[in-house]
Amino acid sequence: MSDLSVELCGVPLRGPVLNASGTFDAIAARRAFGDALLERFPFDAFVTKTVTLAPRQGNPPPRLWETPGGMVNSIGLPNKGLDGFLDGDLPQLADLPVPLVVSVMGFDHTELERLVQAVGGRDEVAMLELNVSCPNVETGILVGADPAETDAAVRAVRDRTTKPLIVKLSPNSVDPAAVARAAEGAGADAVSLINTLKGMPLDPRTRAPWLGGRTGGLSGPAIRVVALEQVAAVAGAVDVPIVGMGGIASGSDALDFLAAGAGVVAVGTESFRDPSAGRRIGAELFALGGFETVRKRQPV
Ligand code: RRO
Repeated sequence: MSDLSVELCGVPLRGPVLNASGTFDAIAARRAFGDALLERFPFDAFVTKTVTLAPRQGNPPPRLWETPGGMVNSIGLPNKGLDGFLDGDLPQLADLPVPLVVSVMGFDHTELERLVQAVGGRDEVAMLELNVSCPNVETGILVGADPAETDAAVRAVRDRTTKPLIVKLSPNSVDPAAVARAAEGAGADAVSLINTLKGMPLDPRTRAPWLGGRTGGLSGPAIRVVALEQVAAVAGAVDVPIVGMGGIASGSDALDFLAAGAGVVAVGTESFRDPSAGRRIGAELFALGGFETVRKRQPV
């Protein structure tokens, strides 16, 4: 039987379907589904919610808004902080049957260096993802909007770990391909895109911003064609592999991203509707049979 196995940055994966960071809580899912989750784990690698150096509460509610074909989140990076992650979450995530990718974000280079060094030093961690593209940070600083800032951030951490570094790009930038080139030039081993598109839903009763954080990030099928265009633009600009995402809800959607130049794909918003979506999408991709052709054209 042929299979969908791939390598991402030298790490063997049993298939090409990851989760988008922050869209699947594997620890809560293990509590809900028990060992059945491990036996039928929906993804071929697991990407954590972004970890920051200090613990964070996240943004005030409301944090979500539904749009036609999409969802806007203003979660605001709630997490236990580096120490809470290493002591509390990492031992549980190490039980997952797939390679672990830890997403990190620092508010300055010193924070990023500490995060990358500490997380990258753990044997349970296969790769790191640098999130330079969260739309919901109160400082408003978006490193991933700017090639020079991205270059500096990746250079600051590159020597702190020997593990592969994936840089998560922002769609809220004038030229994502230029940012991808900067990430590659500074030593990124892969890029992932897209994060969410900045948006601002209004409360229909008051016409004031609905979200507690005022603005948020749009995800879901509504952004798929934006993501495909950006993946294709980035694929034309860099040689490192691309983790493509943005509204993938079927095997056919996933195949579109591979055809646009992604080496592997990630499922995000669809997992809120169907927690086993990653597995279904992998099976649909396999049944479509186009994966081999696309893979030969765009090797990871
Ligand atoms: O936590 C969030 O609000 C969040 C993050 Br870190 C991100 O990278 N993208 C997003 O849509 N929301």
